[in-house]
Amino acid sequence: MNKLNSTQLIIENNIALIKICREKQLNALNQAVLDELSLVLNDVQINSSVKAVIITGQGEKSFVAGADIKEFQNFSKEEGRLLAQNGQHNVFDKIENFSKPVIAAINGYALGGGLELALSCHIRVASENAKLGFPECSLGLIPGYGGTQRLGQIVGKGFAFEMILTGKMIDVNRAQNIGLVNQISQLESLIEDAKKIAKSCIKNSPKALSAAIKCINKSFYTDGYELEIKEFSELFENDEFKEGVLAFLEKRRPNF
Ligand code: DAK
Repeated sequence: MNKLNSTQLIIENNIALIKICREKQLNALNQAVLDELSLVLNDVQINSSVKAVIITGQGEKSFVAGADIKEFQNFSKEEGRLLAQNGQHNVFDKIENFSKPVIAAINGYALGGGLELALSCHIRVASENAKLGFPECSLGLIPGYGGTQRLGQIVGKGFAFEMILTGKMIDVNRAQNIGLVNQISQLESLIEDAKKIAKSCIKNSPKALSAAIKCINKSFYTDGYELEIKEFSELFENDEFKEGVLAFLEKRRPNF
């Protein structure tokens, strides 16, 4: 595999730890991170010594604070559509359909695209300082990497409406109460706790794990993902999107 710049991969005791490494930008997902994640996932998928995967963010503040707002502000409708489609296919769907268990170790903010990344994992463990939310509507957008579909599948329609329509962040206790995270850990023991869950999974038959993942996913497949890509890309040509992003960059409230 090529040299990694924005991610890190450590394989130990049959567990692959993938870390997103843009700590100064709170690990915001830019194209380079998404491209590397896709390559690392391919590598880990065919590596027979790997039996489970953990995804986390660098540092103590953030898992992933969303897609990189500075990068996506100038995308056109067509770029938005293509990026949503490619991103869903190359990273988010790939994780959801991975044949080995994938655990998100949420070490702080999981916002927007970051929460979508966590939602595409099979199991979520979050540190006590974690904050989770979908601020997209405040930017004139909707979640574009499957969040409108997966959130409701995990927490139910009522909480999904609340989180996406208000855009408010929630803390880990609320996240656990609504089923958004499976377990809360102290920040210092987050990765160890994620590894314990991984170990519990990988003592089981790899073929059975792969079949279980396939079957559970099958029961939740909808064609809403295509609708999300369409609606998401249309919002890119909207004045409200331009105002939402400008307001973020100017550190003020948007005026819709
Ligand atoms: N993008 C780019 N830079 C970000 C960022 C982001 N999402 N989040 C944080 N940063 C940067 C900040 O700009 C700041 O950079 P400097 O000013 O130091 O250069 C640095 O990280 C530290 O952040 P703060 O100074 O803001 O730190 P605070 O502790 O004060 O606040 C915060 C932490 C997480 C509350 C705040 O940073 C924040 O609100 N961040 C933005 C959260 C957000 O709105 N995320 C985006 C959600 S929308 C797409 C598909 C999907 C999406 C987009 C496109 N396509 C298919 C094209 C998804 C969209 C989203 O995720």
